Amino acid sequence: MTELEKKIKAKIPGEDTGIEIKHSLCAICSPGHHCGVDCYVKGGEIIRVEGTPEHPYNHGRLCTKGSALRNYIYREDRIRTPLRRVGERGEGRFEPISWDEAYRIIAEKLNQVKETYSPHSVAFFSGYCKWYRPIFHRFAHVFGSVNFGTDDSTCSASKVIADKVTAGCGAGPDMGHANTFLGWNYDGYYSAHLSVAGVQKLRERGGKVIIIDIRDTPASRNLADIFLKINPGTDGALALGMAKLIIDNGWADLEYIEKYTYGFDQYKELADQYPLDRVSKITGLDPGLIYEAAKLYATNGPACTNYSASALVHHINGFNSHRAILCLSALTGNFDRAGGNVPNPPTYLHKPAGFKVREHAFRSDRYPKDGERIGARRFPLWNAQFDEFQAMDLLRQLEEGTPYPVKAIFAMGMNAKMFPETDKLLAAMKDKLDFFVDTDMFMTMTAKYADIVLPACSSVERGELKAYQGGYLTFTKPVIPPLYESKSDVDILCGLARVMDLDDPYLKAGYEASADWMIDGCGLTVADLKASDLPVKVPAAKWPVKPGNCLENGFKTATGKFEFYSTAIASIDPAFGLNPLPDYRDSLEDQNDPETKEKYPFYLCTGARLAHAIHSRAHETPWLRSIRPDPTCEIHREDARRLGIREGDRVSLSSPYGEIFMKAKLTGKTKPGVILTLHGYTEANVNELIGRNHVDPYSGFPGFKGMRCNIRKCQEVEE
Ligand SMILES: Nc1nc2c(c(=O)[nH]1)N[C@H]1C(S)=C(S)[C@@H](COP(=O)(O)OP(=O)(O)OC[C@H]3O[C@@H](n4cnc5c(=O)[nH]c(N)nc54)[C@H](O)[C@@H]3O)O[C@H]1N2
Ligand SMILES: Nc1nc2c(c(=O)[nH]1)N[C@H]1C(S)=C(S)[C@@H](COP(=O)(O)OP(=O)(O)OC[C@H]3O[C@@H](n4cnc5c(=O)[nH]c(N)nc54)[C@H](O)[C@@H]3O)O[C@H]1N2
Ligand SMILES: [Mo]
Repeated sequence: MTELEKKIKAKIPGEDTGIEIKHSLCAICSPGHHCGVDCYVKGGEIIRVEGTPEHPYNHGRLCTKGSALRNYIYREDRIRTPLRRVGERGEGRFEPISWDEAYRIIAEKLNQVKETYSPHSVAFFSGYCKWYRPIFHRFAHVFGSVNFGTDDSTCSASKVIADKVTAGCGAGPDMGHANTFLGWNYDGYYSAHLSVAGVQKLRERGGKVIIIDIRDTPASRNLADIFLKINPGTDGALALGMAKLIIDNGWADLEYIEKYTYGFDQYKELADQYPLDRVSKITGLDPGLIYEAAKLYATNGPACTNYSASALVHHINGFNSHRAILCLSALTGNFDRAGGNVPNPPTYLHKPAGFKVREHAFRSDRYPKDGERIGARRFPLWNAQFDEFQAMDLLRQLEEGTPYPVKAIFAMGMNAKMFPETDKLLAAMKDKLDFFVDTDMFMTMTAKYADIVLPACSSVERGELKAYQGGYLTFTKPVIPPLYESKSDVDILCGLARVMDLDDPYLKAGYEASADWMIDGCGLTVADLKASDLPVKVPAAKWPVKPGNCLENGFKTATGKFEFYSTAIASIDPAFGLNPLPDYRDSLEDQNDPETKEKYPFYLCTGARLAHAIHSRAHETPWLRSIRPDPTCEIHREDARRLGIREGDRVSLSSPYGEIFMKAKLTGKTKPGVILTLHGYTEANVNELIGRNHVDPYSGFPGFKGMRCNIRKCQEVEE
């Protein structure tokens, strides 16, 4: 081998090797965690991916998923051209068509539904991807439909609304100034790996850490001074019990309560119903340990809390459990104080970066004059507080056609496996829709139901606007051109806006012009951003965000205070039975009849994160799949022994709604009686087991992490 060949084999960049490093970002996971990547490109192909050392967010670090980025981009199942369905819906038989033809058909069909029914009969839906949302959201409204919905119907929005109706806004942990970190549902090693460094630093300074989880995790093992291994779904009771201890022992910050809060007396009355022995029974926790945790949190301040985007609110009692936990921070005077939780309004696409852009105005200033969103009647609090339809009512509305029929869905990255009773949703889409478009990178099970499928490109094949904490903004440049005939989602939308001649100069002018409008006022233009390969510090940014704004200027609630008793919830029709106080209910309340209890004795928790998996998108990525080749469910060793289940045995997992088959993985990390499994597998989709009406009435969120199930070993030739 020559020296040059050796260098090429080692993928060393340089003029002689023809290998060039180009910067981009990895968008496999949440928008809050898009790491900067160095793509090593040779001859138009990405041959290696590393974290960008000088990137202000990840500083060169990359997780398992990001390390598989190249494998993800070059997946075999990438959609290559626009497609028109030629088989039955769901069958997956398509013929390639041109972009012009695809746009023409989409324009014609969407306009047909609009004229025959109403613009609201066209629902616009986005799966987990966020980057194109301002454009997509505006597109829906300019088209005339109020129905723009996303995976927010199951992710973080419940927490966002709970924060809003309690404190007027959300608030992040000010780890740098805290003495105690309350890691409620905190499993950073798996779900937000770059956040772990902050907790480690706090410990190095002598700070204390409490972790509350239903299973042993890297966080409970490596970080916790106190670990509360709680019964799933009982967090609300624990929070109220802690509140009672804090009040009874004189640890509450009475001055703060007096000055800045509303409804303390009612809250105290509620907390009084949760004495230690009762709470210990509900949560399965040692009373002494609960006492220690409450004392440490309340007396070793300032103390900050981690609020999870999903784990807690994926219970039918989750909305109020989150509020009960949030109330602890006001009770102890930690809300909006240094070292506590500091309001950090998102700058762009959920990411707080210390400056303002006009994202919200761009999304919503063309909101149609009239029209009732999907889910508006069933989830009035959601409807009053969030600017999307609640997609957990889509199945019902498709089936029943009330208050009006939904006849077309224009989707980007729609994954029906995200929804409870997936099979029913797909059947309803098959039977009831006149027209369905899906845009995705990959040929998914859901895309197979579409009449037109459009190929989207990945983050490294497009340019995108992105804000980062620390006051940064970037507009990435494509590292390689879009593969095959794929396009970026925003180019698809803006192209379609032109073909449909939508009445909107921004959409017609394209993504960069729209982005320029959104960032106007922050001191930089898209052209400025594109001149740099890395995120640029925004002149207008104020970072870190300073505490005290709510305390000085009032909370953004009706009373101007932190509301233990939520006036926004009180204003909802009492017929819905929503409690303005953060009360606790059993998370299996709707499944506790003796027959269901006997038939389905296990507690099913689905989708607790794992480092190498994310929803449906990692399971089909070969490098990531190789880490966990078979869909598995975790069962406690004692339960397994009792049921004669061994490691690797094929098991049936069932609920009143369905049955799936997986391999058993024996564990000692959970409590007996709990079954853990991931969601998103096509061949073992656990959302077939979750009932569509098993939802939190406040938010509409499904009880993904709290559902009854049964497990048994399969006989040889079953299925
Ligand atoms: N049982 C259970 N269900 C859950 C959860 C759980 O914990 N348990 N979690 C819920 C939560 S929190 C969330 S966020 C949702 C996740 O919601 P999903 O929408 O199910 O997430 P994904 O499967 O990651 O992504 C959806 C689709 O986007 C496609 N995609 C990827 N990149 C692009 C792109 O650039 N453009 C386009 N057009 N498409 C792209 C992917 O190929 C995939 O088909 O699932 C929810 N469902
Ligand atoms: N690797 C990876 N990272 C991800 C994702 C992913 O799929 N994979 N998804 C992203 C998305 S969309 C989201 S919404 C966030 C979610 O991020 P988080 O909200 O942090 O969600 P999880 O990691 O599922 O949950 C955190 C912990 O809560 C525990 N838990 C489950 N049920 C209960 C309960 O009833 N009580 C208590 N106290 N603990 C419980 C779980 O065991 C887990 O260890 O993560 C994001 N990051
Ligand atoms: Mo999520």
